[in-house]
Amino acid sequence: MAQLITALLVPFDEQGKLMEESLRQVVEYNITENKVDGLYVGGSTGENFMLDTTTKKNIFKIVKEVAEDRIELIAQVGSLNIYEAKELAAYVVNELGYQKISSVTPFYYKFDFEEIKNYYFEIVKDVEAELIVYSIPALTGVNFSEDQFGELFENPKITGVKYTAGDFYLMERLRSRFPDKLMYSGFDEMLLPAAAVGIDGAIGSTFNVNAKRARQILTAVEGNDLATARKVQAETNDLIQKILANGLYNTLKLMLTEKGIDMGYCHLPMKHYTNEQVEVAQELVKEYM
Ligand code: SI3
Repeated sequence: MAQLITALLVPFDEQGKLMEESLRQVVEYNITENKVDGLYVGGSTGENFMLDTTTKKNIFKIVKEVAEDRIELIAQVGSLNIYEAKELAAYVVNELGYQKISSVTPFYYKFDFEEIKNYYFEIVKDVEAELIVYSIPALTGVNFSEDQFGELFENPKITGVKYTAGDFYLMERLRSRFPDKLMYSGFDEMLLPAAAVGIDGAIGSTFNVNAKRARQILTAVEGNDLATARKVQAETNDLIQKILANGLYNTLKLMLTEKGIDMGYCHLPMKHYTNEQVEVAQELVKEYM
C-alpha cells in the first residue's frame, strides 16, 4: 500500500515565533487522528524557507520527540545555503536519528544541472541517510529530464523523488525506468492519476485536514475500484479548490485551529488571515471534517 505522508504545517505566533506546544499537538493529531504513515518536516507547507537555522533545528527536534519511531519522518534540509543544508542533514541524522532526508532543488539563481547535481552529491556525502529529491518546478523553475533524474539516481544514497508536478508522462517514464527508486507524488488534487501510475507514497499539505479521503483514494486505486477513487477525488478537489481560493496555508491552519489546535499565523511576509478567511474555514470544517 502506498504511504500517506503529511507535509507538516508549523504554527507561528503573531511575531513569527514557533508555537512549540501547538507543534506537538499537530504532530500527535496527524498520528492518532489522521493515521498517516509519515510526516514530511520542513517543506513548503512548513514555511521552512523563511526560517532561521535554529528554528529549523527546533522543529525537527520537537517533531522527533513527539513522533518517536511511531511513523516515518522525512526531514527537508534543502537550502540555498549548501552549508546550512549539510549542517541540518548532519543534525537530523546523527543527533535525532532521522533515516530519510529530502532537499529541494536549489532555486532563485539559474544553476545548471552540473551545479545542481554537485549540490545533491555534496549534501549526502557525509551523512548515512537516504535522500529524496524534492522536485517542484512551478516554485523553483527547475525541470529535470528523465536522463537527469537518472544521473542523480546513480548515487545510491539518492533513493527517490518527491514529484510535485502535473507531467504524468514523465512520472510514468521515471516509474518504469527506475522501479527501485521511491516515487512520492506531491499534488493532492492529482492523487488518483499519480496512484494509477504506481507511486510508493504521497506527500501533501491537505492531508493535515483531509487524510481520510486521501487514504480512501489510495485504497480504491489499489483495489481497482476506479468509481470510488473518482468520487472521493472529486469531493477532495471540491475541498481543495475552496481551500486554494481562500489562501492555502492560512486556511489549513484555520481549519485545524477550529478543530482545537491553535495553529497561529503564517510567517511574514505571508499575510495574516482576515475575518472572512476565518468564516470560510469554519464552514469548510463543518462540511468536510
Ligand atoms: O513541501 C511540502 O510541504 C509539500 O509536500 C508540498 C506539497 O507538494 C504541496 N505543495 C505546496 C506547494 O504546498 C501540495 O500538498 C499542495 O499544497 C496541494 O496539492 C494543494 O495544491
